[in-house]
Amino acid sequence: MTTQAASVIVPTLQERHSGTPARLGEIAAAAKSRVLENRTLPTAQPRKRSVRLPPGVSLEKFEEAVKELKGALGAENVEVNDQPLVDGWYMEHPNTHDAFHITDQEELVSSATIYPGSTEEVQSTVRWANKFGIPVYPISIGRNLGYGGAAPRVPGAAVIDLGRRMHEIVNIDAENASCVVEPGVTYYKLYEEIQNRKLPLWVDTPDLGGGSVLGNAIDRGVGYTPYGDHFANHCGMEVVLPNGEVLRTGMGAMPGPNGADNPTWQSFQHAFGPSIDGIFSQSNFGIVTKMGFQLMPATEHQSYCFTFPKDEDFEQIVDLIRPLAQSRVLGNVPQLRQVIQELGVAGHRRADLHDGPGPLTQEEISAAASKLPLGDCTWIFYGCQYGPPESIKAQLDVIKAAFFQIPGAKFFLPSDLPPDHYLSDRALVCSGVPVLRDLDWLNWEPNGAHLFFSPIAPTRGKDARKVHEIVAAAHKRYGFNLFPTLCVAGREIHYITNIIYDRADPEAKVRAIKLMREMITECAALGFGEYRTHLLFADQVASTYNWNNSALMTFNETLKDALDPNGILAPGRNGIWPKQFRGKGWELGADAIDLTSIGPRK
Ligand code: EUG
Repeated sequence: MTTQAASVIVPTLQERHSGTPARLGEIAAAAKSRVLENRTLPTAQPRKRSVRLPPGVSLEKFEEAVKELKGALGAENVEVNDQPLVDGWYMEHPNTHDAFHITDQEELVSSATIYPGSTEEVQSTVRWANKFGIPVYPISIGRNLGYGGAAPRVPGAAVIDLGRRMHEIVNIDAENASCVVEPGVTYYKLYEEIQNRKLPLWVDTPDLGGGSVLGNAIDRGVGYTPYGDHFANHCGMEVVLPNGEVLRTGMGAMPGPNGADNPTWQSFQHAFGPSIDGIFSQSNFGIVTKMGFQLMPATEHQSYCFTFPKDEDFEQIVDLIRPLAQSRVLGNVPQLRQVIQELGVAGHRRADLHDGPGPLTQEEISAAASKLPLGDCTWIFYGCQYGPPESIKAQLDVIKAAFFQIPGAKFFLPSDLPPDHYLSDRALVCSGVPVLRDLDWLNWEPNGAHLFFSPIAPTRGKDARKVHEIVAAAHKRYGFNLFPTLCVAGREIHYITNIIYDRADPEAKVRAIKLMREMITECAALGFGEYRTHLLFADQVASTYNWNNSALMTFNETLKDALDPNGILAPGRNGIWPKQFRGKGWELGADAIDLTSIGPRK
C-alpha cells in the first residue's frame, strides 16, 4: 500500500520500519513535493571515487572481510557502499552518508552497511570488526539530522544499521506504564501500536516523530510532554560491548524467574552498584540493542502561545519563566521561538521575501510576519498545561499574570487561530502525538540543509542574553538568518539554533562551518557549552570541557581503551578517540575550516 498526493509516493509504516503512518500520508506527500520543488541538485550523481575503504585496510582485506560477514549474516545483510549517493528527504533518508553534508557529499561516507537481525548478530558483527580492524558505526534509524545523520565520523567505517531488522516493540506494560523497544522503533511506530492497543499512554516525542525512540534517548534528546527528558525517563538497557559481550543495566542485571526478563527492569532505573547507563549515552562504549522507557498516562491538556513584540523582551521573558518552571506551574518544557520561524513553518522561502543574496532584514521579517495570524512580533512562547480544566484555568491565570507584565504581550489558544496554524501541531506534540511539521523551514534555501548549534544557557535573563547576543552577532557576520528554538527549563535553556544552508553552495558551507566554530569558541569563553553537536564539531566541543587539564576526557579515554582495546566502535564519536587514532591528526579543532578531506592531518 502506498500513499499518494500530487503523484508523490512516500513509504508507509506497513512497508518500511522507518515509514510514514497512514494518518500522516498526505502531509508527508505534500512535504516531499515541496522539498523536491525546492531542489536544483540531481537526485544522484555518479560517484567521483570508488568505495571509501576503512583506514589502513586494503581492498583485498576489505573484500575478504565482507565475504566473511556475508557468510555469517546472509549476503543480503551486508551491502558495500558503492552506488551513487542519494540525499533523499526526511522520510526517505540515506544510511550511507550525511544527507545534510556540510562538506563534500562523498566525504563523510561509510564503506558498507550491515544489517544485524538480533543481539547475537550484533555480537558477531562486533567480533568481526575486531578481527579485521574495521571501525563500525551503529545507527538506530539514522535520522539524527542536523547532527550528522547516519554518517560515521571516520570515513570508510562500516555503518551498522540496527533498525532495519531490529524494530520490535518488545513489550508494552500498561499497568507499569512502560515499554521496551529495539533500535528501529520510531516514535511513529510506538504511537501507532499504543493506539492499536487502545492504551491511555503518551509517547513523548521530539518536534519530528521519525526518529528512533532508543537512539534519541541515548543522544539525550528532548521532547515536550512532562516526560520530555528522554534519557531521564529511560529504564533499563541491553548493551553489546566492543568486545562482543552483552550486559543488561539496572534491575535487568538480575535474571527473572525461569529465564524471563527481570520483572522490575522497567520500574527502577538505578538498581544496585554504580549507575552505568549514562556512559552508554553520547559515547562509543557500547551498542544499545534494547531499551526500556516509562510512559506518561494520558491526561487532559491545553496548548497555547504568547507573543512578545521586541527582541529586547528576551531577558524579561526568561526571568518570568524561571519561577514558573522551577515550581512546576509549567508542566512541560516550553519552546521560545522567533517570528521568522512562523514564516519558515508556513512555507515561505528566503528568495520569495528578499532580493539577492544575504539574510532577510528586520523590516522584511516584520512586513511578512504582519500578514500571518499571530501578526508582527519577535518572540513566540509555545506552552502547554496539564490536568483537569479547572486546574488548567488556574494555572493559566498565574501564567498570564506573569507574561502580561511585558508591554504588548498577547495570548492565543488554538481556537483563536486557523486550524492549520503551527500551534495545532504543538498541541499534538505536547500531548504525545508524533507529527511531521517542522520540515518546511528547511526549504528556506534551495537544496536546504541544516546544522544545529545547541549550547546550554542559564535560565537567567542577563546570562541567556549573552548567548543570544553571541549567536545573533555571529549569524549576522556570516550572512545567515537566525532560527532560534529555545527549550526553556527552570534552571537551563537548550538554546537550539538551526543554521540553514544550500547544500549545492560550497561557499555557504564554509560560512556555516566558520559560524559554528566561532559560536562554540565564544560561548565557551563565558562557560557556555553545547549539550550535543554534529559529528564534525564534536572534537572542538569536547575540547571546551577541559577543566583540570581535561580530566574528563582523560577519564573517557581510559574507559575507551579498557572497553575497546582495538578501537573499533565509532572512533571519534563525541570527541572520544581510541588510542589507535589519538593524536594522529583526526581531531578537528577550532581551526578546522576546510573539511574537504577528513582523515589524519599533519
Ligand atoms: C530541536 C531541539 C533540540 C535539538 C535539535 C532540534 C528543535 C528543533 C532540544 O533539542 O537538539 C525544532
